[in-house]
Amino acid sequence: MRILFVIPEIFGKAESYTRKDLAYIGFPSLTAAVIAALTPADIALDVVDEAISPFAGPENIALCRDADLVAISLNMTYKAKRAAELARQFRELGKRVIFGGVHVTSLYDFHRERFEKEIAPFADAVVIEEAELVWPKLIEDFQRGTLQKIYRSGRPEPRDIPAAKHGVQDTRAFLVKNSVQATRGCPFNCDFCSVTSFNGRVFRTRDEGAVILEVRKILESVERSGCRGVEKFSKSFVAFVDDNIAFNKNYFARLCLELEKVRSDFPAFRWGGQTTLGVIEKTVEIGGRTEKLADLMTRSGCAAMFVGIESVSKASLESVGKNFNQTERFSEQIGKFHDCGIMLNAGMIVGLDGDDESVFDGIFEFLVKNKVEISLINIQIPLPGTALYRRYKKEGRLIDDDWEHYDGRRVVFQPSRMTPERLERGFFELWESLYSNVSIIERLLSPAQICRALKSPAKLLQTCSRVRMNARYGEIASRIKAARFSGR
Ligand code: B12
Ligand code: SF4
Repeated sequence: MRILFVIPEIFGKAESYTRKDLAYIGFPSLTAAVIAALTPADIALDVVDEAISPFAGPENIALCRDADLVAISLNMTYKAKRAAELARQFRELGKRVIFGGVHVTSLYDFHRERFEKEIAPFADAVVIEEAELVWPKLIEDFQRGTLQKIYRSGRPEPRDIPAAKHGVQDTRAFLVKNSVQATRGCPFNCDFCSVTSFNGRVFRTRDEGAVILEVRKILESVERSGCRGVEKFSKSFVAFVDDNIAFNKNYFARLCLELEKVRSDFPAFRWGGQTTLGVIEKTVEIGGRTEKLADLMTRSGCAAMFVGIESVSKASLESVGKNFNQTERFSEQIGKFHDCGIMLNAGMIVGLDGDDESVFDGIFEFLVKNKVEISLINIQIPLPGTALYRRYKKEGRLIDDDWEHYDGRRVVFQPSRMTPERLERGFFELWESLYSNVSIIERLLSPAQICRALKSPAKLLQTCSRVRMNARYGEIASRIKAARFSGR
């Protein structure tokens, strides 16, 4: 038996990212590699991630011809239409189609009428929640001809989450080539975030030993490939896809200590993850000593962190239940990350209920003043399944129900303190000015930063690559802004 696992993506629209943009901005999704690890060894699983290779290509069509079953991952809401379109085409070819992922689960659990209209007609079976506990049973049912319509898996215990089968997907196109997951869930439940409703409030941690083994295997394969220099550094970078990797500080400290050992065996190893700013100030009792998480992160090879800062306004943070972010401590916390040599990618949101037109200048000044290296700025998205969506629906503030527009670059709700047009224009102007040459120089090339960069070839290379990355983000912002506003 052969299964084709497809991750849809949207391209070809003036306002969307191009394949090159995504490869630059993103890192590979781990979904296919985890599903592959859950698939019995005698079953072949081919993967097509449209972020790398569009389905229209001849090899992919051939893969589809050979498949007995097609599985489509629908994690991101904005891909819903593309996923349905692909499913329709597969079914026309006589294939049976399975859906799974965050968006599918959100619709099934919270917006059943849309599930019935948008998913059910295209799916022979649907996996609700995480797949670990039901995927082998689904395959067995398919082989016996007893496929059911809905498989609800519940949340697996950490021991049931397998090591991902790296290598099922060709990730060479991505700037960051390796993803690993150590934990699932987040207890914070911020109003706009779908993690808590999908992965749960209980923070589940995989055995550190198993996670480390997975990382070591990736690095051993880099060693075997014989690559060197910049290529070796690039291939030895691991992105943790965890939504809040440091939530349990004791677990995180143990993980860092193990990663430090990995680094001493593989000096090119570096890693990045996603966390909250406050982590950098925490300490932990471990091995009879008090350790700063900042030191553990530095020693373990942490090179970059995505931090959900979201807003510099207390009122706005409060409006989405994220007041554990302490605005008055932001500058100091960012400075501490920088002192550890950790580059920040700040997640910022515009259009929160406390935001008026001053939000754009406020965020710009904050990011420049604190020399934040990269920022992923988004317009707030009321994602299905979240408290934010339910509140806006109740208040009659959802103005666009086309899921394709729920990508963070469009306004799909009525903002509270400005017009949708003002919000969208302000967002694009902020995005573009943040990546203008002046801003890049101010954030990355101050005299002190240049002096530091000149101290070693590695630091110089790092600075050059950050500047290149910013310039690329600038091109993306300008292109999409021009596309959005042409003809207006
Ligand atoms: C990797 C990733 C990306 C990569 C994607 C690369 C790619 N090729 O697809 C990049 C960085 C590009 C990206 C971008 C964005 N992302 Co993203 N991303 C992730 C991330 C961090 C990891 C995904 C992953 O590997 N998870 C680990 C695997 C094991 O878990 P899983 O995918 O949930 O899979 C399990 C189940 O869902 C289920 N399952 C999933 N699919 C299927 C399919 C079948 C058939 C079956 C049976 C089961 C099944 O089984 C798996 C095992 O249990 C997730 C967060 C997360 N922790 O999941 C966000 C996440 C998917 N992203 C999200 C969002 C919102 C975005 C952006 C829109 C953010 C933005 N505003 O810019 C952008 C979109 C970019 C664009 N084109 O416009 C949201 C989606 C929520 C939603 N409802 O839309 C998530 C969930 C994060 C969050 N909670 O906010 N992202
Ligand atoms: S935004 Fe971050 S901190 Fe808040 S619930 Fe989501 S993952 Fe947790």
